[in-house]
Amino acid sequence: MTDTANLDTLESDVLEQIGATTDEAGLDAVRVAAIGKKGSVSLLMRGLGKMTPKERQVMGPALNGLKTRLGDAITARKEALESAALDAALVSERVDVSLPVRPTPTGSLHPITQVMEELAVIFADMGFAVAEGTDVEDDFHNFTALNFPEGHPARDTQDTFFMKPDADGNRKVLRTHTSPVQIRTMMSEEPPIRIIAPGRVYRCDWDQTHTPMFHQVEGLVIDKETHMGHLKGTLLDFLAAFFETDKVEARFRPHHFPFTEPSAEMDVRYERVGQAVKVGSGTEWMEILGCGMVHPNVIRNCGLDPDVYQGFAFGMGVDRLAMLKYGAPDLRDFFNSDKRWLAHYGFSPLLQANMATGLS
Ligand code: 2U9
Repeated sequence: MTDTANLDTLESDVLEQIGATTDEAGLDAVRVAAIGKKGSVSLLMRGLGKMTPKERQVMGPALNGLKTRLGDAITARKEALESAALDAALVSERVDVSLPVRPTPTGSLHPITQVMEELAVIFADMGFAVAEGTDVEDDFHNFTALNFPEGHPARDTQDTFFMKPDADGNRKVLRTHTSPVQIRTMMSEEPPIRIIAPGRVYRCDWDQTHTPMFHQVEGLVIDKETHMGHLKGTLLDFLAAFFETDKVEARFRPHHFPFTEPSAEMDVRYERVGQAVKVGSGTEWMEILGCGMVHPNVIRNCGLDPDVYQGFAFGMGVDRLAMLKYGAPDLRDFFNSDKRWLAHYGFSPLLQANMATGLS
């Protein structure tokens, strides 16, 4: 073809085809057929070599111009199709902002975590700091420093989990109480000491109210001239805050622990109302915690003079407190990781944050 008139016809045909396309695939087919490698315009360009120089002088620029104009028209059509597709999508895919949001699954705090936090907040208000330690302890910090005599039943493998002996034959233990934390604090810090030690503890036990791992919060105060009145006042204030009542009534029953003298267990007055437990009224007594004045041997074992420093200590099972306050009947359910149980007995982390910061 050496006639530019035919090129005009070809141009208007292709432009018409471009204008008639309704999607990108159709437009691309027109592009390939016109200016693709084997397209009609490209084939004509290949013929330039066989033309006379005069013909080439006319047809060369004409074909180049045609190719450029068709390319531009294809680009313009592509943009128009894309913008039309976007407009259509904006109309058909409109977001209804008035629709209620789909609920997203949220986690909840385990009742033990909740009670641990409650205890930390209550004792922080009374000036207690939180101290922590490791789950694996040595015999000295778990037993000896706490005035456990050799041959005490707690030192037996029936009650305590022992680790494999080390090179010297010493066997570490999974701590049976958080008391080693207080021992380490007494050995490293100057009194006055006022701490609580929350954490996991381990004993060989397994039934409806005992699991081989459970949680304790223990407390320790060491100062000059500390006496039973301080112990009683602190624990009564704690009970009132924990059970959220001013009416709480407690009694102390004499007991024995190797690490305190005198020692006592503290009971609260309560009654059952259906499944729940109401503290402060009724005729029944329920054991809540153990306590006592720190034994002079323990104070001495930590390098302090018992004639100068005295103290009181207490310990409570967090899991039992959680069962009591929030009414879960079987302790073993606490550790089954059943999401339905957690959804029922768990606590909102947002409410928790409010409680811990005092904001509401
Ligand atoms: C030091 C000195 C004394 C911690 C205490 C108790 C009483 C107690 C039990 C409650 C239920 C453990 O979880 S439980 O089985 N604990 O009765 N604990 S006084 O006394 C200490 C601790 C550390 C240096």
